[in-house]
Amino acid sequence: MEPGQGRDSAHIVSFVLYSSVLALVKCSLAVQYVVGNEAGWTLPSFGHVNYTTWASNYTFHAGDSLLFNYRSDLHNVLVVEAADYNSCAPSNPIQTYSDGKTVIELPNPGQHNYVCGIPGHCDQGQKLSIMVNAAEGKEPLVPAPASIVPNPPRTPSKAETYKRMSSFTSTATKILGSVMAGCIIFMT
Ligand SMILES: [Cu+2]
Repeated sequence: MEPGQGRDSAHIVSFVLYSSVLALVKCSLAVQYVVGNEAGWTLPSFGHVNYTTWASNYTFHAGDSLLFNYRSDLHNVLVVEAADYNSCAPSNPIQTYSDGKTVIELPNPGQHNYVCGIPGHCDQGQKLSIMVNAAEGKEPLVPAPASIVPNPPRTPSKAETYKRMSSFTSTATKILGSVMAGCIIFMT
């Protein structure tokens, strides 16, 4: 066999697997949650929505985002500390939004709190507190490529090497294809 041919096939497999992992990580990070789903951001009694229950249905990760849909003449979104969330008397909001379609990125893990600043609305339950977990993909999703590429116990013939390379490349390409398809389905 040509010297280095085995290494070339290993490089191809590593590259395709690495691309798959990147695609998977990127895909899993791009989640935007619509607060309250169809009900949007409104008075719980009006929208028949409970934001604590809503939040409990999801696992949020750093890199996700929230979309607040609301009538800007009736509501707003205040990003607040826990104390203001609990008291429903936001004295020092971190951020105020009133555009009616507010996207809030969640780059950092931790507890994130939101209330409506219109008097009485927070008291009526228009408040949301979510726990944001560390970004997905921090843990390796597949073993390191080096451990996937088997170490041939003997020197394979040129034909065997080619066959092995095609087989690995084809399998790795299928993995990448599945991940891409999954992402497309996920994002549409
Ligand atoms: Cu409101």
